[in-house]
Parts: sequence; structure tokens; C-alpha cells
Amino acid sequence: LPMMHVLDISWFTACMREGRPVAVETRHLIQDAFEVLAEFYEFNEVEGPCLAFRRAASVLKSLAWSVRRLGATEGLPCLGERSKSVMEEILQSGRSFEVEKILSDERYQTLKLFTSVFGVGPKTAEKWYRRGLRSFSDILAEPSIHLNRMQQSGFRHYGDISRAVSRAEARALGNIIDEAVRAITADGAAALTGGFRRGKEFGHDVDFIVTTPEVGREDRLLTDIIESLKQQGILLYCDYQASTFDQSKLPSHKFEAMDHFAKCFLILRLDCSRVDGGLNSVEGDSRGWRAVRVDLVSPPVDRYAFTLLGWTGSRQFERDLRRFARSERRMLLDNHALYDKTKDSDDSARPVRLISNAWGREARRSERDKG
Ligand code: TTP
Ligand code: MN
Ligand code: MN
Ligand code: MN
Repeated sequence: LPMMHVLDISWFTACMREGRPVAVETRHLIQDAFEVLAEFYEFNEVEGPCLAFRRAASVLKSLAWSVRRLGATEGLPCLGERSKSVMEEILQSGRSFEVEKILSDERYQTLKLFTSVFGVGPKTAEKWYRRGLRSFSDILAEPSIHLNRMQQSGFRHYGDISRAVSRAEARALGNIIDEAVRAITADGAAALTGGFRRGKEFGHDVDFIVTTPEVGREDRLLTDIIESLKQQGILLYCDYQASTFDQSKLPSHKFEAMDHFAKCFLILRLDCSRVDGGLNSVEGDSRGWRAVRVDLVSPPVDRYAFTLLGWTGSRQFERDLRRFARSERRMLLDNHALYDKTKDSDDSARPVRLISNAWGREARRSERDKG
């Protein structure tokens, strides 16, 4: 990420995670252990330790060396007492008693299973668990349970959408979205974002930002795309959320995890014939298609830069970047804007707007060049 240099945050290791060709057994054991612990606390709605273990896992992910002794991790950020004791146990015995206890816990296993369904969060999973349900067949056989539309799609396409999406499939979907955009407006563009933009080979979904140079047109652009996908017969599920973005309310002084732009969460039917080298599913190949989760967001073009930054992720990187902006630069960063708290808001908004406009132009130009 070139912006690392711009913001001078090379000190922070979590930013440098992706693309390091290191595979070390023990480190991965520790990383997985931290992720299990984080999830355990998430299921119990205890935010502090959950984030602490997430952060510790991401620091380990960033390392270019293998962890063999606890002493070697001395200078690393974000490793607290508890992380260190788990790490020490794994370094000594190859396992963690605490983590194994969680993994064999019926409640953890059940919540893990239930939350793997699209549309089922920890709260719903907990509710079902409390009612004595333990499996998908328990849920589907229980007449008093009402599944919403999202959960129904989640169960219907469970096999497909829990299988990783390959880069070739992401490319094929990119073509589909791009064609849809261009059929609507010749100067519109779709940009791949999310994990695939970070260079990942596999993802749980494919994320795109769609734009049009005409500010104010973006809401309709997204609904037009959805209509086109429906016409093509490939729209299996659609949750559309209209924009609640209000330019006059910028800059926002509170931290906002979610942005206000028009967006949609989709499940699309991807035909085998569109993918070089076939689908990433044995079943799908014989069927001739698979279902894939796709997210689209459509900001006004002068907000393009911030949206691209925000949607590129990872979530941990975004959290760290926002924290860096806040504590090291006295700035507020979210998907809508970058705001300098040390200056008058009107003054500071202007250069940011200029940069944003320039980036928006740049993005359109490079998309056009590609085309
Ligand atoms: P995800 O698609 O959830 O994650 P990912 O692409 O990093 O990884 P995966 O391969 O599992 O799909 O989210 C991508 C980024 O988009 C993430 O940094 C969070 C951001 N995002 C928003 O900023 N606002 C939103 O409303 C949503 C849904 C995501
Ligand atoms: Mn994604
Ligand atoms: Mn994800
Ligand atoms: Mn996504």
C-alpha cells in the first residue's frame, strides 16, 4: 500500500500483513489460538479481550520471522499478558489448554456453526442455542422459527457461499459488474476492492465500488445495476440499502464503523462458462454454476478515495489506520472523509475535497485506460 509512506506508519506492523511469504507452524498455531479466543469473547459479547486477541493475531500475522521463544516477541506491540501466556504455553507444549477447552465446548461449536450461515449473527445464534437447537436440521425442523429472507438464502446457498471465492471467479464477476455499469452509463466504472484488492487469492465474497462522474447519480446507478442483474437472471438475493449520506453533515465528529453510502449485499449466480479454469467447486462444475456473495457500494465520486480506502480493508488495518489518524495526526478518518481537527473545519475540508476529486478523476482515467 503506497499510502503507508504518505502517512509514515511503517512502525505499525499490522499494516504490513499481506503478501509476506512466511509459513511457520508454531506461529500459525498461536495465531489460530488467538482467533479462537477472540471469537469466544465475541460470542460472549465481551469486546475488550475480543479486540485484544484480534489485534494480537494480526501482529503475529505480520511477522516475517518464526516465533520460537517468548523473549523474541518482547518489542512487539499489542501483545498483552494473556496473549503472552497463551503463546508461552503453545511454545512449550504445542497446545493451549484454554483454547482446547473452548474448541470442545458445545456452546462454542454450536454458535460457530450457526453464525457461519449468511444472515445469522451471534445474537440469533445464541437465541437458537438457548432454545436447545444444535444443528441445521434442528433449526429447519423447528416450526416456530421464522427465518428472514437473508437467512433463508443463507441456508439455501450454504454450500456455495461457505466455499472460498477464487481470484478467477472474482475476475469473472468483475466483468459482469463492469458490463452492467457500462451498459447504464458509458463513463461509469467498477473497481475491485476488499480482500482481492489486497492481493488475496481467495475471499468469502467479492467487493466492488461502482462510480459515475455525475455526483448525485450514484443511488440510481446501483438500483439500475441490480435491475440489470435481475434481467440477466443471475440475481439470487439482494439486500439494497439506499444512501443516508448527507454532505452537509461532514465532517462527522464521531467514529462511524459503517458508512452511509448506497450499497447492496448480493448473492449472484456465476456461470461456469464465464470463469477461466472453471469454478472453485466440484459440485458447481457439474451443475454449471455456483452462488457467490457480492457487495457493491456506490459513493458520490468526490468521496471515492475515502470509500476505496475504507473498503479495501482489512478491518484490522482500517481500525489501526483510524486510530493512527486520531492519536498521531489529530485527524478523523472514516469512509466519508479525512478531517483535520487542528484546523478550522472549513479550511481543512477544502484540500481534502481537492485530493478526493483528483483521486476520483484518476480512478476514472485508469478504469477508462483499462477499457
Ligand atoms: P469484507 O468483504 O467483509 O472483508 P474482506 O474483503 O477484507 O475479506 P473477505 O475475503 O473475507 O471478504 O469487507 C471489506 C471491507 O469493506 C472491510 O474493510 C470493511 C469494509 N466495509 C465498510 O467499510 N462498510 C460496509 O458497510 C461493509 C459491509 C464493509
Ligand atoms: Mn470481501
Ligand atoms: Mn469477511
Ligand atoms: Mn464484503
